[in-house]
Amino acid sequence: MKICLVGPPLSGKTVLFAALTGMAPAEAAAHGAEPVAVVKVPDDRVDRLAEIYKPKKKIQATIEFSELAGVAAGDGRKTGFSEQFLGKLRTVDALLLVVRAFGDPAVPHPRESVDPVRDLRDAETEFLLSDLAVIEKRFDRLEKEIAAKKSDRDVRELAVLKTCRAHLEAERPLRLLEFKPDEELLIRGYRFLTQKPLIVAVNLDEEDIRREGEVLAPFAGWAEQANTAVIGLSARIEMELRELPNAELKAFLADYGITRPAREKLIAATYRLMGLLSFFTVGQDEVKAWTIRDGTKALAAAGEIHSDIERGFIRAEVVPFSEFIAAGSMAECRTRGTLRLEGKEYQVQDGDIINFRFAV
Ligand SMILES: Nc1nc2c(ncn2[C@@H]2O[C@H](COP(=O)(O)OP(=O)(O)OP(=O)(O)O)[C@@H](O)[C@H]2O)c(=O)[nH]1
Ligand SMILES: [Mg+2]
Repeated sequence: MKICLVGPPLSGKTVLFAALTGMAPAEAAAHGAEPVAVVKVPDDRVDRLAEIYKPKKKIQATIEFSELAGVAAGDGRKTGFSEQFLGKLRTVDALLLVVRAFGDPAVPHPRESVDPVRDLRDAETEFLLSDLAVIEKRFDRLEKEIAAKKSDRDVRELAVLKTCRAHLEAERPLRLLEFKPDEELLIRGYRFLTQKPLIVAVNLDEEDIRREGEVLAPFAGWAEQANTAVIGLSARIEMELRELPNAELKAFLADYGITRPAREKLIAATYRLMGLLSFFTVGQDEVKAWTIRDGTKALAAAGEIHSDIERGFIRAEVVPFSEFIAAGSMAECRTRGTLRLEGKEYQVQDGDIINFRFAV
């Protein structure tokens, strides 16, 4: 899964990127305009399973973070994106928009005032206009194609695009629309920016961390939106706590009244917005977390591991993580009857420990 940090200049993207990935800001900057890093998803359950199995390898789920500079929102241009920038942004799965709420006279704001809501609105407008431009371009061609040779698929695509266009023209991002699966298929290829889950990171002043609720109040309209999350954090504090030994971390967080590092909040929000869940495979060789979309059936989950397992699928032996921990061993799960046999159609649940039986 790929998440891209975007936002106006000097909003703290690189500092936050460094805090999220553990890469020093200087190192990140040395990657040029587009640093990329793969981050392990913290999950206590994987740690517990690894303690029990003592495997040779412990493999956590990962998320790829990148940073793209280039959204200079609201400087009067209609769309501020270069084609190259857009092309890259369209390939990611979710957008992490960093807006600046910290003052700091040492870092002059590129615009005259600090106004994170304005910056969010402007960035959103840019995304909206870019999606509209994509639709306009396709619209004319589709209409011509339909006039020349009417195909059912084209007619349906045109209808969905019309809905999208009306929605965008009303200044509503596409992530607020719910598409039917067949509609989703028709427009998936466009990779609309406003259809991607949006996580807004409001980069607060260190002093404002304790009054986060107040500073975030104007964002309520976004926080309530579908497929959208708003998270208050201080990129600078997050950076500092990366460097702390574990023993000091708790006291440091308590000092600022922070319950959880923003990194964890961001990753949890991403999973939630993307509708992702984890299942586990366990053994002496390897304990591994797999990430799938909510609603995935056992057969497709098997395919995530290997196409042979999907092809030769016989059965899935499934036990929920909590039941396994309560029982203490697979043998005890069998005795208790909590280890179930499931077929291809079983819908995998978050925390399932699965052993796939297969033959090829
Ligand atoms: N006070 C304060 N300063 C910050 C914070 N986050 C970033 N800064 C400072 O703001 C400046 C810009 O930070 P960057 O992370 O480079 O911002 P950016 O969004 O990556 O900037 P561009 O890549 O140039 O668009 C740096 O001098 C940071 O030290 C913060 O949370 N608090
Ligand atoms: Mg940067």
